[in-house]
Amino acid sequence: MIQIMGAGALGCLYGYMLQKRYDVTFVARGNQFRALKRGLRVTGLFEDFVNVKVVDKPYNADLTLVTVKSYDTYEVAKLLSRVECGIVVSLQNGIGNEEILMRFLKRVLGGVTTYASNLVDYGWIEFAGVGETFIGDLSGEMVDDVFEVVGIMRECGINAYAVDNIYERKWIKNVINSVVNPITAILKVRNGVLIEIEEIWNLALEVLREGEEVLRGMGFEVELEDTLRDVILKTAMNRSSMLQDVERGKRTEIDFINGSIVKKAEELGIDVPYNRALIYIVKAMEKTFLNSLKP
Ligand code: KPL
Repeated sequence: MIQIMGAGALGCLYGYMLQKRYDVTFVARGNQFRALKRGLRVTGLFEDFVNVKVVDKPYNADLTLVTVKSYDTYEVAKLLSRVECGIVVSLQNGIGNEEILMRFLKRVLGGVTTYASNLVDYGWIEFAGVGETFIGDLSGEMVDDVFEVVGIMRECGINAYAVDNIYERKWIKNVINSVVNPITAILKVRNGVLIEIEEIWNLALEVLREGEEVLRGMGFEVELEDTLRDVILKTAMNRSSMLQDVERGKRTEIDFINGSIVKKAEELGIDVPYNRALIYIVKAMEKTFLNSLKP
């Protein structure tokens, strides 16, 4: 049995693809739990409606995909440690999730995905972009679990690859997210707008350069402008996960994305003022929203 721990936009997309050949259970809460009991609607690249299995707490499984928000990872890791959750793969944004999971669980793998999905409403996702999924052990060792997970995903039509450098890939994805996510969330635009408006693109490049400098400080020789452009083009119609959070008045993952860059930059003695400014603005937005709800 495959368990999807966190039935948000991405979790639902993976669960939807995997349930074609496997027994999949979604672990969800609140409105999403109630909506999924009635079924999962998929629009966008596919039009479908499927009945899904949904529960409100984790059970024993052979494979558990962790797709909760990074700030929930610690609680989720504790819950998962009370069951037999099999191989655990984090497909989350941000840095540090695998390390948290590994404190409580044994067979943890890292994952990076560029598949794009939007939560249109509870129980309803928009499949917004076919991407790639990279799976690896944080140590870089090509352990059997990596091939097993990749095999399962490929059987279900997911473009999945086993890699020996998932840590570096997670950091590269994180730098891309550090550019796309806060800027789209602040300006409330779809990803594609970042390359359509000159001033936004110039800002994006400033943020990117800081991330590249940090990556180089970590020993990763990177040049990411083409990668950034490519991700934006492939997900042009997508609303970034941070924009979706802001639109719902939810907490964002800014601490795990830009926050991890600032932390690493401090360790390396690098100044990253654009990243720090984006954190101030996004946090201010989170607080302004919460305050605006008060009478
Ligand atoms: O990972 C993403 C996100 O929104 O969190 C990207 C790749 C930017 C797609 O929107």
